[in-house]
Amino acid sequence: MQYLKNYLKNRDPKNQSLAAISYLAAVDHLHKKAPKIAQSIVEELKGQRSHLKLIASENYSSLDVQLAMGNLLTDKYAEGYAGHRFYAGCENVDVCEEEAMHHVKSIFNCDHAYVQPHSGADANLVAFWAVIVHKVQSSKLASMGKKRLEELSDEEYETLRKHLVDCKMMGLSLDAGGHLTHGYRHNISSKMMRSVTYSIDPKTETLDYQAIREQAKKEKPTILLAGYSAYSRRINFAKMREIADEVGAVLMVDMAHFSGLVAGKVFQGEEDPIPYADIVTSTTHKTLRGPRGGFIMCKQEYAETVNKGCPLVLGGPLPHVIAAKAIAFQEANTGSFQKYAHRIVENAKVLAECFLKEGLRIISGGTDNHLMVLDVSSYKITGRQAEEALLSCGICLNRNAILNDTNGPWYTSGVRIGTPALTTLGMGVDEMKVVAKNIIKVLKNTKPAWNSKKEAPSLAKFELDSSVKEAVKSEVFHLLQTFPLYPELALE
Ligand code: DSN
Repeated sequence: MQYLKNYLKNRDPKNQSLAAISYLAAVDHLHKKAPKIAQSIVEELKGQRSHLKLIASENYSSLDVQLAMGNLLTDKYAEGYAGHRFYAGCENVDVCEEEAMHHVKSIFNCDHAYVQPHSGADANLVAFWAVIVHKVQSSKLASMGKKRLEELSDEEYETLRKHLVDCKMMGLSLDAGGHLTHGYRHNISSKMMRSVTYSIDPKTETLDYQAIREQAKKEKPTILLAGYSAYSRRINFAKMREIADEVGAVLMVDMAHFSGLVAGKVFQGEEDPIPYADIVTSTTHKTLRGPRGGFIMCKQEYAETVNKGCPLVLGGPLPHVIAAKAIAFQEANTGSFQKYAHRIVENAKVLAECFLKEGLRIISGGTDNHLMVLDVSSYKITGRQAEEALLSCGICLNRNAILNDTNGPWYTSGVRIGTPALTTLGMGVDEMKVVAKNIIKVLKNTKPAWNSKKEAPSLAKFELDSSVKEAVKSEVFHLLQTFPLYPELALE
């Protein structure tokens, strides 16, 4: 590999990018020691350049974000939190963590920020326990809750533990668009405490606040959890707050999917969770466009427990990722990010309008955010067949279960589509029309293949005419050429 040498030779020095030089130098250097790894990085870049990324939870982080992760900060243990560490020599990690927290507070105007979680799932675990511990501290077990854990007798500790697992959470069900960590049976969230789920109204396929209120009154959850992974509408957090207050629950919001839309001031007023929720969790890599990771914002009364996320859940912070988070938060704290966030939603709306014009069914009838879920059952194919047929044409999205899905969560009847990544590439309304036209073309022409025994239509295999495939691939190729990923990064 000699990507850097070629880059320096072929590019006018005025058009050379320091980020590209660093990136190519790293790949060339790694290739000498671990060719498979270097090749995988290059192949991933080529792969991401060869399809339209419509996975609603993915994005393209900046090269700056990526470069901030590749350095010796990874070698440092930094248990504790900024200014309060269990290891010596954490001053530089403190600077990174404080910088990241500073940007989070400035963007979201929150009381307290904790930027260590490695993922949204970790952030949720830390948040659940912070809420429960706080509840114990203000309950009849208060005297116990106030003691340091080491001071409790074994019997007291067991009483406390039983009390914790007896708490209840109430979140949106998976098939209505909720997340696995919101009480799904296969996730630890439904095992560490009792969990019940609310759903969407089967007719409107949107949240019915009155129904949630009634269910909450009956269930009396400790945590009322708002947030989603596959719901295409906005949430009114003022209404969720009212419900939480009526039943004495803590309002927790998981804004993993839409934190970029909050940062970008698309969701404001009652659609901004921070003023209403007690505790808010998020990932950093979806609409927010940072490195893979999570963070938490909370009211001051939860801060002490949240700051103990390590060792509660995390073995130790990842200082190199925290550095990259700081870069991403800095990027999100700008006017240009706000414009980007607005364009994500505008693009999603245009895509949805195109689908609706063609008679496709979108769950809830449209979108107000960055994503939508299409019901593909009218084409007599499964979500899996749609996903694979589209991928074979260079369009990458993921299958998604819909409410009461007769095909189950593996094959599904839906596909989820999101616009954050294509918007990062600079695509706009005109390009969305081309994308929609091609998705529709593929869906209309995809047929189930026969299963291996040739007895029944397969739920996974599909048939798609090669002329359709080639025509779509050619339009996809043209779009990707016009809106290249990392144009400054030439692989020659
Ligand atoms: N896996 C993410 C998504 O696709 O929505 C959520 O964690």
